Amino acid sequence: MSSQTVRKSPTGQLLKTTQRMAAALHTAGVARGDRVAAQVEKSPQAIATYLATLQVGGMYLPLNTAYTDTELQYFIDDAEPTVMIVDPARQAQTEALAPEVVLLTLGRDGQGSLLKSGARRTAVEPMWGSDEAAILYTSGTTGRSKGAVLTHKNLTSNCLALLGAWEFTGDDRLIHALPVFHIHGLFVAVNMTLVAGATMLWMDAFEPERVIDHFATATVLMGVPTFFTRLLTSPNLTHEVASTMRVFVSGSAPLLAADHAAFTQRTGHHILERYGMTETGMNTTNPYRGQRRAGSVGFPLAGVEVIVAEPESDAELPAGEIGSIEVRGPNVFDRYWRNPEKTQQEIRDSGFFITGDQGYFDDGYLHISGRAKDMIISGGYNVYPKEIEQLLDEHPTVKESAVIGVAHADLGEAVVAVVVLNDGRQLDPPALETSTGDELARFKQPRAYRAVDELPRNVMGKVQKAQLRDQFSDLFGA
Ligand code: MCA
Ligand code: AMP
Repeated sequence: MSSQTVRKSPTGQLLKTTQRMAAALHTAGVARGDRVAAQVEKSPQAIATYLATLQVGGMYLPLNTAYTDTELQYFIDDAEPTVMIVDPARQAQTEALAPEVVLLTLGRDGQGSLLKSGARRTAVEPMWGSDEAAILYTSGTTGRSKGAVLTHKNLTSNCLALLGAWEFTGDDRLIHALPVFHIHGLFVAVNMTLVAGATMLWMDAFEPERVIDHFATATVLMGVPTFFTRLLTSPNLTHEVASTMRVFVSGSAPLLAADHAAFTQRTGHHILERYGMTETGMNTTNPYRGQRRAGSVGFPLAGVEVIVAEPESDAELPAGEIGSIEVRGPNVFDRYWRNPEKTQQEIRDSGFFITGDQGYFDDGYLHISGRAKDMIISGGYNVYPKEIEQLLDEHPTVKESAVIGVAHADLGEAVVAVVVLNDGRQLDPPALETSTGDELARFKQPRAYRAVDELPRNVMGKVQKAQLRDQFSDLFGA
């Protein structure tokens, strides 16, 4: 899947490509506030689909290339895009899913209908900070995905705060090996590079040895913890190869303190860990200058307020006490798409957004100690157990199920399904896999299945997932 090319993206060419796409989107009828959904392979042209959408005043909706048709159908029905951009190979099947939507195609090398016409549109739709720029879906704890509506102010304020915090400039050369359908690869990595006028060393996928080869000409790597875990397995990761790098940034999932220490020992660099969310972009970061503490996600970014509060109210707790992490600032999203109830539940009247993460402050540094939301982070991708449990529970052999995240050396957490079988039934993992295969993206599918006689429950009848996580903690020997 990964190509061997590393490209520097010349701005003039990117601008022309964006203007050609903007012409195609305009012709397709995209107007202010319309959604443009893109499920395209990683390529420099994929970045132009985002920029062209903003140019014509649309809302960009990037979609994971791993999503199945069932998953896509939900996003199409919920977001009602005016235009959908897909790989030419997926044209026919997407047409069947979205007959009302104008379908345009874009392949990895720029082929397809989106760039077919040479016409360019130079007009830029004027937008205010409060205008909508994007919708990114975050799977919901009830199994139903919610679209977080992000404004232009959300994107610009976060980008500027990060440029300052990490002293990122036009001289930087970023190794870009992340997918471009999430905040991390798109709004952190790409926005920062474009706004600073920096350079990207573009990789279609993460390959540890090629990333190490690029250290010689790069200055920054941004990655999820799995990147660092995998880099550490290479004998080629040394002080010498990393000596010209400026900073290594990790986020999207907790970085193991042991990996932080091992990376320092192997390269002399202290990984800079930061904390973000789809609804907020980046919230906190360890300092660029100053002590980067392993196990901590650092200080609030400029302009961002972060408190640790009592879950029942937004009463702030003293340092050291664990509570609900809440965030207020120009980075906090506008609302959940067509879901005012959820918006009201998660954004307090005071403007603080309840992240669903739990943590505490120590010496001004924020530590994330757990999650109130039932969510697994596997290799930096979020997986919501409810979505998988609902499918497993429909299987004739299964009475009920609980899906948990179990420590995994490579992925951080791996998805495990614990099932109670119907009387007289045997555990049959391949059959369960087949039944969920058409519905769930591969990264959400359980890496292991275990049968138990009954699920542990508290007096309220709630399944005690912590107990199951303990019971299966050494399933992957991590
Ligand atoms: C791929 N597979 C996975 C994952 N990725 N399974 C579980 N968890 C995963 N994360 C499966 C594939 O379906 C395939 O299954 C097999 O593993 C190998 O696939 P391959 O494509 O070779 O995977 P890989 O290249 O090894 O990918 C691992 C990866 C990738 C590099 C860690 O998952 C990745 O790029 N993750 C980053 C995600 C990210 O950007 N997160 C940011 C979102 P099979 O062989 O069975 O078919 S969070 C965010 O934006 C917030 C705001 C933030 O704070 O940043
Ligand atoms: P997303 O749905 O992709 O926005 O995922 C955001 C979630 O990822 C946060 O709410 C955290 O639970 C988690 N996360 C992001 N960065 C970190 C980090 N550095 N350490 C621990 N958890 C993190």
